[in-house]
Amino acid sequence: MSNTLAEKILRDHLVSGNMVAGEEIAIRIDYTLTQDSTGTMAYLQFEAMGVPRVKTKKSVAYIDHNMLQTGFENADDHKYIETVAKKYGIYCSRPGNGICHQVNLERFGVPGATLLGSDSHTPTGGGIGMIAIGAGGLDVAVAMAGGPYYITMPKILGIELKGRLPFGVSAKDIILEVLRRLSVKGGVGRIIEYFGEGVATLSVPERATITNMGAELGATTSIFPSDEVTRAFLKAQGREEDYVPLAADPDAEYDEVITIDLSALEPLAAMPHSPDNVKPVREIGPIKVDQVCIGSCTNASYLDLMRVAAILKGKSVAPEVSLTISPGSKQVMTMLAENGALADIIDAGARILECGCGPCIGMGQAPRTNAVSVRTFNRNFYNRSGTASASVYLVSPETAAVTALRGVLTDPRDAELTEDMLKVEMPKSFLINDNLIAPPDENGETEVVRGPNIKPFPLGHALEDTVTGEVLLKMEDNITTDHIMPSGAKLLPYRSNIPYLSDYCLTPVDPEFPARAKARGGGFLVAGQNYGQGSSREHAALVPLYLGIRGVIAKSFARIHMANLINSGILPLVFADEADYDRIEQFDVLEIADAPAKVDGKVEFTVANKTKGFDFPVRLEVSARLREVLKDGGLLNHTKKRN
Ligand code: MIC
Ligand code: SF4
Repeated sequence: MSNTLAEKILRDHLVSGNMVAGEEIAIRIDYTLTQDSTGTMAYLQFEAMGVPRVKTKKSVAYIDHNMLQTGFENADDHKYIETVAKKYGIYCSRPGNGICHQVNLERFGVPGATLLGSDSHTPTGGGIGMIAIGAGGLDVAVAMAGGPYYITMPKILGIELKGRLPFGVSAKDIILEVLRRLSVKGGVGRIIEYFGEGVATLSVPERATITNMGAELGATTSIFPSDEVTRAFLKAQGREEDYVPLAADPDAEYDEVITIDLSALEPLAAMPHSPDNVKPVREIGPIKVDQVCIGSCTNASYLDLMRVAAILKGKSVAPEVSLTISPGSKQVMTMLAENGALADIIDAGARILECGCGPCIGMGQAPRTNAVSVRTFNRNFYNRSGTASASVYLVSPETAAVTALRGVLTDPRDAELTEDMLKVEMPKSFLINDNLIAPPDENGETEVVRGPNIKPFPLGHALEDTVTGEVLLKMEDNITTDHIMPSGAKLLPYRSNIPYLSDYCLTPVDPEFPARAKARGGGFLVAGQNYGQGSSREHAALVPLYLGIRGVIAKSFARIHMANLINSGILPLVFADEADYDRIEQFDVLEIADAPAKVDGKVEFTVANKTKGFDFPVRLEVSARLREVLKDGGLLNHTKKRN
């Protein structure tokens, strides 16, 4: 039987189920990663499971998001993560070492292995040939405790890459082209597997830029083959022994295939406020720019920043532009410092930030009112930058650098660049110094340190006979987790404090929502397509749970958020007939009678609209296992009950 690469790796890790698209399968997880803004909660949940030591091959806790220490809160969370990791057998990548996905590629990623991470961009690891999946913290905690990870077997979408990128066009433009074609929901229920002659022309970090933004397509994950390019990268990282050659069988059959001719691509940009709102840079034209930010897990590799340095060398950032650079890792930053590229960047007038997520998650550098901000990041959702009135454009590092010099959005082909400037050789050996990666202790005797900001997390309760309540908010399509639970410098310090966060839930949609939910003691949410796209943050489920939300009725859900709702014991219901969305209004009272019996076995059942006096059908498209989880009021309750 011939297989795609994704199928081969999944089969190697299959614990239960049939690998038929749409059916639930369980896979063994080799590696896990957490980052600090989801990690505190994940480790609190791991501790609640009472397992003395992680059972994975290796688990790594990264500290890269909540880097501003404007109060004790982030520093307390860092200390908690560092000590909890040490105690339970987990490596800790300390603040300053870099963005989890970049460091994972450099120091930990292994072709053919599985990685589960409490961050939606975990699929970056697909650039090195891993099946790397983003999930909520609780699912990662379960994997650390040795449990399998359950997914709905996706379809495999093959993307054939032909030809080679022309001058001035970069890997970012490939994934922006995929987003332009498929949209932010085009990857839902799919693994995206790249193949074809164009693959060999791309380095590992370039492949990782592409798999990284598969998250924006809603895909379960994305993957590239592991080939001689992968071997050279691992060798240069001193890890050649981790290399295995991996590819799809030559006659593998994909469920769907699309072809991209790399030589026909041009520089693209995603316009406000969605990563799929893509147009050619030349077509958007020379709009005036206030801020340029280069960095993030998408575009902060050595290769990216060497090209940026070559473009900036000997020039000056335009007078009205603020340019920030956040290197992806300590390895990248040190190498740029050693070879002089960092001096070129600083000399041009860039503001160097530390190695971390920084402005990508609104950890500082919020742009001015009505600003145009051009970024090499992966998300330009409304308000994510920290300034609601700002317009954020997503571009390649080359486009960002020439734009910073000109002060207007510029296609790199229209700037005075030469082929030589953009030609960066991959290093034969990277600079390796893992002194910011703390190993676990030998005997689990480390004392876990908890600060006063760490509050207990809410637990769901068993499904009641009648689930009833008002529609507390009716929302449009494509609501993101940045709407549901905003982040940024002001709120990220409270990721281990759900009561505090609850006052901000869904406020970008309706500032009155938290007060209303509290006054009514909970109820329902109604939404359009792709509800909960974006982040893996389970806070987008835990905070609604805290506010008493019992069910979300939507036209469709994003994968990770739907799993987080179920893990929290909140019913994720899909309109059987989308037209019913229009018949429901905010404040209507809804009721699900005999809820446990319905949830137990029925894919389709009715909800009564008590206010308007009609019943409408909804679908609960989950496995028998998840129905039990929902009846028990979430995964932790379910696990406790089972034990
Ligand atoms: C993001 O890019 O939105 C984040 C911040 O990395 C999130 C995780 C989080 O909310 O902490 C993600 O992508 O999962
Ligand atoms: Fe960090 Fe941004 Fe990447 Fe999320 S998308 S992991 S915030 S750099």
